[in-house]
Amino acid sequence: MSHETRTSDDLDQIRDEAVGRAREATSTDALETLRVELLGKKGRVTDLMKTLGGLAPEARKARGAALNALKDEIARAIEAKAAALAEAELDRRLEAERIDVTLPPRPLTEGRIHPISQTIDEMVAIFGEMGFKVAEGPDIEEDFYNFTALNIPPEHPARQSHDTFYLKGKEGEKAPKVLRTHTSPVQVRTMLAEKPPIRIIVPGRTYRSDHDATHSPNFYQIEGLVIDRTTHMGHLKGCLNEFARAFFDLPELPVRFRPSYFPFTEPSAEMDIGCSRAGGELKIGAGGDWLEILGCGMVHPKVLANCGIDPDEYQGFAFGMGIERVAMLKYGIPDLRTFYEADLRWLRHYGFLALDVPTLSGGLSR
Ligand code: 2NL
Repeated sequence: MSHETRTSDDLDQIRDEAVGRAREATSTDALETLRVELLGKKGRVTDLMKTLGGLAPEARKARGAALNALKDEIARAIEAKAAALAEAELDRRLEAERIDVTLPPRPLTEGRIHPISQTIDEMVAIFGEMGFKVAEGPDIEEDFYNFTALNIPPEHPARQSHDTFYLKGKEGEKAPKVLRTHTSPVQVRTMLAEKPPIRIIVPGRTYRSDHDATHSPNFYQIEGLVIDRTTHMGHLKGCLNEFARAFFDLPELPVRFRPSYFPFTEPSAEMDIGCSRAGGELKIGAGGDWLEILGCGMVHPKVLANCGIDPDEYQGFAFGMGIERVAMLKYGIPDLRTFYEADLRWLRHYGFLALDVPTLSGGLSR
């Protein structure tokens, strides 16, 4: 047996073994082990390459070519198997993660917008169109913002703990904090923080210690405030007239203003809308009866002064309205208490779809 032949036989054996093992491999890890074992820095083929230096030039040339061919063949076998394994893995995943795109979609449970949220959104849309911005503030208020700044005297019944929720103060605190009894403190804060002209509406949750069929300890209000140099009672009437007609979607809705009293406005008024009560059924916009929907007035000069606005330079109007009451009127909800019961059947009945966004052009009472 010649030297050449013996050497080739050697390499044939390595090749047969390596190619065989590559074909049998069941994982890329096994292929990598095989590659390192043969072609790695200390691999068998690499070791054989290192012996080339000791050969005569002719023998080295033949042996080198044979070793290179062996190296290439093993590398190709490993690559081919790696590609086959990757394809098999992809097939397996395609099969396992198969999606039936012909399945009908699962039914979505649609949420509903609570009538209070809907009513606030509608009011924001109406007053927004008139140039009002929405302002917000804390539910837990200081006595000054909720009462004192608003010209509500210390002996006023609204200040009694019978009507107002007071929070237990910390040691050394001057006046205990209150759960705001109206959203007016937000207007007070706005006047103190900003220069006129001011045109804001303030929707939000308010609290009173009151619980019966027509009163809830927490309820919702929206108040509005307009301050400028020449703002007058005509602006108040025009603005609230426009609001009532847009909100109830009745362009001819009769409206009247009756004198009233609030400590924070002078003069003060209450606004009524026309209705009929014929046959015990309330119908808005018809008949000779009247229904009160809000209180309003020109901001009291003392309140302006308390809020850092010079009453000789500026004047303005304000109004306040209970949200639940007008929501009940507009949407025919008979019982106040149901607003807070979180009864899903009630919400499905009286609630609104999220995509039914209130707009003036689309009509507010769809
Ligand atoms: C009602 C009556 C009203 C106001 C609220 C107000 C706020 C400031 C100054 C002056 Cl900061 N007035 N708010 C004025 C008149 C009436 O609410 O019946 N609310 C449910």
